[in-house]
Amino acid sequence: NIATPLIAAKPSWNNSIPSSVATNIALRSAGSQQRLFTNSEQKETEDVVSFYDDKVTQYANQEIQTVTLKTLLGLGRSGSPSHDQLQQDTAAGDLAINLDVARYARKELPVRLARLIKATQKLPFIVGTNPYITRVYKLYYDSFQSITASPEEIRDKDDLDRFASLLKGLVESHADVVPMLSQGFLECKKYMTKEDIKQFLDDMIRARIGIRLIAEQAISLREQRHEREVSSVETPHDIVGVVHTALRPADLIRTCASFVQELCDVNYGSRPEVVINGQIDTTFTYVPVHLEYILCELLKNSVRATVEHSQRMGRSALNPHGTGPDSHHSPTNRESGNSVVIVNQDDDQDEARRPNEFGHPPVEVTIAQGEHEVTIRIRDHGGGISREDLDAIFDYSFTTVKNENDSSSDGLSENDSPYGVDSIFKGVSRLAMQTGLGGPIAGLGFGLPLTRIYAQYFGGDMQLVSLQGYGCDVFLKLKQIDESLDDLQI
Ligand code: ADP
Ligand code: K
Ligand code: MG
Repeated sequence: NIATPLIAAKPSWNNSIPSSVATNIALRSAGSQQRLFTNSEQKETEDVVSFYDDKVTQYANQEIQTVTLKTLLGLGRSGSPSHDQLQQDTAAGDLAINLDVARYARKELPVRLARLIKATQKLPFIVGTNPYITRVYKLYYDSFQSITASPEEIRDKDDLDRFASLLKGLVESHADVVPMLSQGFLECKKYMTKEDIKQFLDDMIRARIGIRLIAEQAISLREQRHEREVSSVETPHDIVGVVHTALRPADLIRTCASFVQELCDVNYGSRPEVVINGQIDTTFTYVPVHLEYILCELLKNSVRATVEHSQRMGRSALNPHGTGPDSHHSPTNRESGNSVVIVNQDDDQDEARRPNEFGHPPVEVTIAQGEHEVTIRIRDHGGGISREDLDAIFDYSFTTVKNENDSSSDGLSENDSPYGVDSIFKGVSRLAMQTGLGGPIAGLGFGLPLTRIYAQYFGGDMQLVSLQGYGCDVFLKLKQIDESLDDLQI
């Protein structure tokens, strides 16, 4: 009875209702059949709706205008008569680039958002009534409306400020889209094939990465320009919007490792060490937020596997004060208390591989700088992955975190909400891990599929090799993106 539509029986689930109304219907349709609107409200609703829906259709029918990374970096401004002058005058150059990117964003983002809205409308009706999916739909709908309602012309700094702050609000409001989608499709897995879900999410997430890159580039170019104008301090020129031309993976790995170790502590009461070695002085051109996301997800997987494997093997000393098996051992190259260690090539590598005071072997992150690519290998001794699971780990929502109260196949069950109150009582269950302090360490099941999409986005790749019973190696290959600025279409 959940499927009984409250709106006209159209093939697509909410072709002609505004998002806020759709949310209401979808949220309430699960258990109740009551009428939600009076006739006059209904009429008003329909008018508003068809206006916006026509607009969405009109935008969605336009072609996507891809942009090269070079253009987004403002390096493609040749041919303009003032080009030379721009080169000399940094302030004018900054402004011109910022204007270019913002104008492109103002024109292009509604088209891309409209296409996402249309794609979501084409999902089976019952999937569209899922509260998570409805929320995502509403976010895209509202974003589409606020951008198309903003002034079309972007002429000066004031316009840029206004537009950048609009975009900033939108980007922030979209922060939880992927967990929401993941949860939504998990609850709908009996209404769509695995392949269809994967295809939809892959497309959606790829589109989303493009949208975010364009929006964030417009925002951060504006911020960097603004900073240069108001402060006499020179901001580094190796950061152009969201791209860093001298990114040091070792530094980023260290930051991510500390963050993930803290999460690990919160969830398990202990943490493995993270050892960074290989060509630690490597620098390259990349989008730091992408790499940060990838590294955090992969490190979360590795520390979780390590700690749980230790527990299974009975070698974990759950004692934060270090009375575990190796507590008396004080390695020469490590400062005590420091749990992210950078190891130089001439340091003792074996020394760095010893288990820490909790009995956990370290997670080892190795950096290699090739001619055209940077490879990062993340190696853990967390027991690897069983043969049955190996085929599924790249599926969205697949996780080995146990949900003690798994009723997800029932569709719209309130108990499924990762934000539900009852999760507090479940100990280290799937839900507790999701709601745990500092964000989820695992349990949503989209770390691996998403990480691979990010890695492949600029022509890189990611592979996981499981040595069952022993551990995993993940190979992350990232292209030097500055070699293909002209080819990379966003
Ligand atoms: P999640 O971490 O939320 O479970 P992921 O997509 O990141 O989702 O991973 C899916 C599953 O793959 C995990 O639940 C785990 O069983 C397995 N996995 C991933 N990385 C590792 C690893 N390094 N060692 C062992 N198992 C892993
Ligand atoms: K997964
Ligand atoms: Mg994960």
